[in-house]
Formats: sequence, C-alpha cells, structure tokens
Amino acid sequence: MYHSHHNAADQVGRGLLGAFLVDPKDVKLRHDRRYGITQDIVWVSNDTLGGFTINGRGFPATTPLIARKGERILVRFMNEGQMMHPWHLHGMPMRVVARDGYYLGSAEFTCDTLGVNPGERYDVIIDWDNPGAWAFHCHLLSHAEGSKGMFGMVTALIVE
Ligand SMILES: [Cu+2]
Repeated sequence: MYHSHHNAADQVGRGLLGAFLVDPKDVKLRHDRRYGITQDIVWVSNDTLGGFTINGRGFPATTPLIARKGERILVRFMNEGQMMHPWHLHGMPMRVVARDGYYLGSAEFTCDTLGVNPGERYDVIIDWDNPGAWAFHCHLLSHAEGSKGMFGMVTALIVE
C-alpha cells in the first residue's frame, strides 16, 4: 500500500492512497502459480471521510465478486482506515496464506472472519465450491447495517 504521510487522516481519508502489487521474480513463487488462483482481487478498505468503503465505495455501490463453481480466488485485504475491520464471508471459509506480504507457511490458517487492523495486509484464498449469493461484509455491524438496511462495508460473493 502507499499513501500520504502529510495530514494523513485527512488526505488518506479523501483517497490519496493506492496498492502496489509486487510479484516475485521467480514465477513459480507467484500467487497464480503457487496457489492456482483464477482471480486476484484487491480489497482496500477505508472508514474516514468517505464513510465505510471497499475500494472507495459503500454498499450498494460496491462491486460484487463473481466466479464459477470450482474457481479459486485470491483476495488481498488492505486496511487504509483508522479502525479494525473483521471481514466475514458467508458460505465458504478463507485460507490465510500471507500477512503484510510475508508468507505464513506452516502457520497458514482457515477462518470465516478475519480482523484486519489499520495498515495490515492479508492475502486469503477462497475455493468457490458453494453455489449461491453470499454476503461478504465487515462484522462490526455498525459498519454494515443501519435502520434503513445494509450499507457501507458490504458486498456479495456470487458463485455461479
Ligand atoms: Cu468495519
């Protein structure tokens, strides 16, 4: 991740940030080869001036994740906000393979809710083996639901 370090709470909150994806020189070590993934999804969250967002948008303007049954995808969580967000996926678990760009190796673990602190990056693999439309949202409920329904840190994972 890169972001402003001048009046950052304001500037990063207004979108002065981005993601660098740096692949290893050795192609065998790249995520697509190493894990056989078919999609590589960047997921930058923020929680300040623009509200509770995923890639700059709040639900229902967020972009759903769509794939066919049998695909394996990678989601790269990056938290550019000032709060921790526990990302929760319905229907399938997530396998956490790297933290802050460092492979976890034998410390990989499986979960359905992953807390991502400000500044942290996590890479997770999801096997799309359960057809349906599944909620994928922050489980701090005030970041995802209000009296008028769902908003903010919510998207859908659709397995065709
Ligand atoms: Cu949250």
